[in-house]
Amino acid sequence: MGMKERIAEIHELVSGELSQVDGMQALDALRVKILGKKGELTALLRGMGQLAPEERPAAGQLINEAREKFTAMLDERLAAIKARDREEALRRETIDVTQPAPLPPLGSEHPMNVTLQALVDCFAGMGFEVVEGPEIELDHYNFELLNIPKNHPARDAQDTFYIDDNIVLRTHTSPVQARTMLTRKPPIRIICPGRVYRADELDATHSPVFHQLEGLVIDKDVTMADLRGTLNAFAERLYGKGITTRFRPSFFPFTEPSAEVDLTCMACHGAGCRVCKGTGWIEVLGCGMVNPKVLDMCGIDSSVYSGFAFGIGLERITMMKYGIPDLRLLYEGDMRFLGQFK
Ligand code: 2NM
Repeated sequence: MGMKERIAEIHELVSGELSQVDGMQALDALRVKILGKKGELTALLRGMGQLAPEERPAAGQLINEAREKFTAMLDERLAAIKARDREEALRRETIDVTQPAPLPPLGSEHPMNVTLQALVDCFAGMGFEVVEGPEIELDHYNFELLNIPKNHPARDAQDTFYIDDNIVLRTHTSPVQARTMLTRKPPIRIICPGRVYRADELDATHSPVFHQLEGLVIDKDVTMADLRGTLNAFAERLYGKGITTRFRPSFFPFTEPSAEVDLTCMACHGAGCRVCKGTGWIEVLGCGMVNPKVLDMCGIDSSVYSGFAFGIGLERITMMKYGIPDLRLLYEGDMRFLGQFK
């Protein structure tokens, strides 16, 4: 077979295979098969040794022309494949900038805040105003003005975090109420929610930091009936019709008389169940008529004015409401716990 025929054959081969080639890899393989060290055209070049010397220049020229031709054919196909791949990539990687971004995960209100907000709404509806004060408090406001003198058992170093002889972490929010009595004139109708501190070991029902909401009403002719009516309204508004209060005599230095208050058990509506240990009642708060000594120490004339006060622990009623078995769950910020209050 002559050189021309052989080159024509290889041309046929290149054309035929080029039409099948569908990507860069296949194209590279074809380039090697034709133009590579062991390629078809390279073999032709090697075979030139068998030609007569006078035939060699013409044959060499034919082979070089063929090499240029095939290179051009391969390059043309390469450009087409590259262009097609780029088109495809552009189409695939297109970003629709008008698409809305994925929403960040939605949080939920902490159960303690749900309780706090419900209480604030309830008392705000009865005309109470929210007042806050410092968590680091003078002994004078936390104890003295509330009729808890030095050496009173309630001040035991066991219970109180002392910063120094005169400064404590407040053990209740009553000092906020003492401060309010000192700086305002009656009528006073306030609630004081906030963090309070006691030197307790952390366990399922105790924490060295917890939350209280205390209320105070001072005016002329405020009586125990006003206290009872206010707390009954609170019980019904928060827990529903048929929930009422039971007052049991108690003692606090800052109130006289004092009472501990039970609410009808919300689980059994008073019938008696596991939640209320069969009594039908659940202890929820302490209260009383503000001790005249406290009124006078706080600059309010106890011969003209009287008042009532109450204090509610927020953790306990939150745990009751949701059936939370361990206080610590309220402080740990575990998303698996918090996600259940959405
Ligand atoms: C309670 C129980 C009874 C109370 C008293 C006062 C103040 F400042 F007016 F004297 N604030 N809060 C009080 C009374 C708090 O918590 C169980």
